[in-house]
Amino acid sequence: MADFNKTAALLLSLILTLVCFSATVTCDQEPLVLFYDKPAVQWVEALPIGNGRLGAMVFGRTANERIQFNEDTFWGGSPYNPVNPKSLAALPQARELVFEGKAEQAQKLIDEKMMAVPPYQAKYQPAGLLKLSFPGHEKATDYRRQLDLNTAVVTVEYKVADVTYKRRIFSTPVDQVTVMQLTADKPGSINFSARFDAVQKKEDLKIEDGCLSLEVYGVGHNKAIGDLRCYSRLKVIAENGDVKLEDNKCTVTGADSAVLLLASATSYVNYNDTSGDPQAKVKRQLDDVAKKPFDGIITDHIQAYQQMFNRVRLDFGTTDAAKLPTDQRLKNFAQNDDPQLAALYFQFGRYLLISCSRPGTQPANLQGLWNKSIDPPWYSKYTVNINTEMNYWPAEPTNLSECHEPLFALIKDISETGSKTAAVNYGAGGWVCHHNTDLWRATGPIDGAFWGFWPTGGAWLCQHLWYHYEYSGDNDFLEKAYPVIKSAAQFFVDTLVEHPKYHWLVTCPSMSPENAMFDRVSTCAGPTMDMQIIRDLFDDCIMASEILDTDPNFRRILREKRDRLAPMQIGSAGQLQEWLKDIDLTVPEPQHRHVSHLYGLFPSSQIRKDTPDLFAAARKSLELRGDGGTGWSKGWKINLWARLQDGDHAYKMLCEQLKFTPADVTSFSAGGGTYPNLFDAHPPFQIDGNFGATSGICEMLMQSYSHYADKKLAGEIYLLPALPTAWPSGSIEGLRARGGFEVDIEWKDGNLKLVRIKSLLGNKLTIRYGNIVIQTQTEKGEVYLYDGELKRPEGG
Ligand code: FUC
Repeated sequence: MADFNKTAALLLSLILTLVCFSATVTCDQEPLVLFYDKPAVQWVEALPIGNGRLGAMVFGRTANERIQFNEDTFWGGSPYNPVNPKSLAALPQARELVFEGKAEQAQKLIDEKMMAVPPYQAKYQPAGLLKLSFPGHEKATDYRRQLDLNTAVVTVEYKVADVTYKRRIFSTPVDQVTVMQLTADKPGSINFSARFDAVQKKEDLKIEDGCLSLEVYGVGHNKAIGDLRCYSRLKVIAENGDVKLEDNKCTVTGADSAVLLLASATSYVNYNDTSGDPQAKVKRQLDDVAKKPFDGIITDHIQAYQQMFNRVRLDFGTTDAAKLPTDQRLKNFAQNDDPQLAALYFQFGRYLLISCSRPGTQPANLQGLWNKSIDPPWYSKYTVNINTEMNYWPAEPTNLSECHEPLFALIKDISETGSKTAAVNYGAGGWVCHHNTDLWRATGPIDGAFWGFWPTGGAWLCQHLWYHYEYSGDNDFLEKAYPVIKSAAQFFVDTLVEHPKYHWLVTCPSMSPENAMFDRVSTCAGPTMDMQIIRDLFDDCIMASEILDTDPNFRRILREKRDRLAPMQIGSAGQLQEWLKDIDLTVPEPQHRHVSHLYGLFPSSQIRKDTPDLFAAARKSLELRGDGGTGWSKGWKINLWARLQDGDHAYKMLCEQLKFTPADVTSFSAGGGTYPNLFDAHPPFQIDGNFGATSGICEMLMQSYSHYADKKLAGEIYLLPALPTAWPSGSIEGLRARGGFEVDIEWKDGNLKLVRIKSLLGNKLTIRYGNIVIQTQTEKGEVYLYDGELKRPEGG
């Protein structure tokens, strides 16, 4: 210990230097493209584009191009609040049954009396299809299609006879349209026709104002038509040549080039109001953008995108493997040395977040923004017992804080709707959300008691409000978020009950998400995850109220209750118990995909190296769970192994995540992986695994925590906590850390070479690398550079 302190002190005096802001870690940017030598046949081979609100999947077919598109407020159903007035009367009996050990009867009672009315939610809908037909393009050569992550533009290029054709397509957040430009290297070669199609009924195809238009209605449960309509228009502008609009088709002949402008909007205003005028919106958007030259549209788009995307650069080095088409690289990943694919996949996650979640849009749902079906898997909702949260794990650390905003807006909405559910269903104050929500911000328990009767979804989401504060130190934000956090805490102040046997405070009834304790029964009291989430929620609320200097009495109540919550327990196999009782080894699915009780290790920080018993127990639980699971389950496990500081196991999980999943595999039982277009395969496609793995790669390279003292946050940064042997040298620039820091790291031969940390808030900082600890008080705006002989100590 003495030696260690001496080393740390020496390092501190030798290497802590204040440098000017221009000092940078050098990092060569590798080409960040997904590319293919064939058009997409299936949807999960097509390439996604999006501007947060509008999304599209580009197939890149030569003769019959297909653009399937979405608008993020287009859902089935209508405003509703599915409270259940019968629930409250059944609550005492349900609790009693659980406490008497009659979980099966409790679950049955909940199914009969306590579920939401109706017990399902709305479905996210596809907006339409744009079909382009290019006569004579069946036999193309020199084909290539690509998605360039540096520009957020998809390009399709090929030759027919001696003409080279090129398409560029993107969804721009600046002009709020999807744009396609068609060019050829010989004048007069652009000949095509365009028409709309939809999976819904198609009577609503028209020609209006010199545009093609399409109107579709959202479909709900049992095919019921909902309130929302989605209206789309296509405007075609050709250079020279002829443009003809007839039979709901636009035909262009002999043009030098053409620009297609696609706009969509719905009648959604907010979760209570569907009186919007999509026609007027779409007309205005198209009128405005049609005045702009194509070069201006694409330049503005790229600039807006790069302003966010370029904040983080990652380099693991490149091998010849990077020369192959992306689907080939994916197939080879586990056997081949292809570190750049991991970097590409990381940046693809950031690309997807920028493309499906921007300020003012809806948050990323189960499929982000991209959905082709009126009946998508799990309705493409917001599943909040892991999936929605996972979508946002990379938002703060990978420097895309504003992408987090749509989630904050959703949390505010469900704090309103959820207060009705709390009052009517539980007779409680505050607000509650169970395991799903939708566009209408429904918060009741759905799908059946086994999956849905879990009252801690809203409390988990509230963590994200606190995370944003930890990274930004934004007191104005905290002031607005505090009432939402406080009200979430209030619900548990009102509903936690004392367990008659253990005398701890517990949730009841609840469950450990979707995991059966025995034969299709999940209903229980005080599962470990609930206790961890509520502990975090109460702590956040206590800290926030201190920072904002408010509510001392409520703070006292929270402290008392927090100290009486059921603690984390270590079971007979040395594992972290998932339930109050030590039953982990006897449950029907000991390797269940949900690893709920490990929430305490990640995303929470209740289990750390300095809680060694729990740390070892969490490791044991993860070992018992195994390395299988769905896409998101594998994504979560990358983060968990990184938190356990086992880089090679985290890397093994990344290989699991990147297991090639053929496009036609949609069965759950196939296990998680990655589709040819790099979309996460649950299977079927579900976007959470993409975001989970992006966060996981970040956690392998840097982890950060915050501590609170004297009304201020202090940051703690672990450098290269889980660097795998597969990435001996590399660099990352622009990560964000808790406590308000921006971090660049460079490493070589497995050892740290250079760290550059910019202090954004002037908070205290602890830096850890292996056994080395450096503590310092930073100054706001200053850059700290640590270099020299920073070697990982033996056993560190
Ligand atoms: C939960 C998970 C499933 C899936 C669905 C959306 O039910 O258990 O694996 O992710 O949500």
